[in-house]
Amino acid sequence: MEDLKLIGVWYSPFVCRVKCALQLKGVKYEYIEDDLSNKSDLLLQCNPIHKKVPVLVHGGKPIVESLIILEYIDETWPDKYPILPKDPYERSKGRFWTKFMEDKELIFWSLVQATEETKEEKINEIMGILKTIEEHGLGDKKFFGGDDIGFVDLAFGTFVRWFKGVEELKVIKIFETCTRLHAWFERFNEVPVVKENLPSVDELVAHYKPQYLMKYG
Ligand SMILES: N[C@@H](CCC(=O)N[C@@H](CS)C(=O)NCC(=O)O)C(=O)O
Repeated sequence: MEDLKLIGVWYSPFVCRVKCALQLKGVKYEYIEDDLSNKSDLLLQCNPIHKKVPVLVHGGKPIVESLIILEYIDETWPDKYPILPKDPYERSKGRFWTKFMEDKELIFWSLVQATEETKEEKINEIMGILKTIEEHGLGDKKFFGGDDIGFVDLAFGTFVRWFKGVEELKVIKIFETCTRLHAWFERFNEVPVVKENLPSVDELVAHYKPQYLMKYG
């Protein structure tokens, strides 16, 4: 086995992206579950700047930031399952959409704090972003990457699984109304690697609900 370790927590979408990518490549690694309320020395040494998971440690060298880790994995094991498209133009489009999603991420999570008065405005804003991704990013493709899942699917699919948890907590349904994205998400959920590496919405809600209730009642 390669000297490859992944430091993570099971309930992180960012960590799950990396788990999926490693499995798609068929690369064996040691998984180390950290405790974010009492971070390990290993995590602090490997990611002294952000102190966040995931960290991939390859031959003793740490790589941080989930999307950068996905690119590293793709470049290090290029002969197996391609995660980013081979074509530079297609690759640039993949990078554009993941950046677009990262830039909008906080708008989605801010729904957690929305009150009855601010909720509708937030929902409309999120709907607008989803429609943009649906129309210009996914279009009529099966997956963002084409016929199989790739970079954007891993980034957005993990994100949506967690957002479904937010929808449960707020007792709303936004995502379902975007029919093409919804159908894509159903397909994404059926991919074996996704089934094996992502926690269910129920598990996520059970994990986050106590913190949510404590903060927002
Ligand atoms: N942009 C980072 C985000 C990583 C991140 O936010 N990880 C969270 C867990 S979901 C974390 O480690 N939080 C610890 C902290 O904020 O102290 C990535 O893509 O890897």
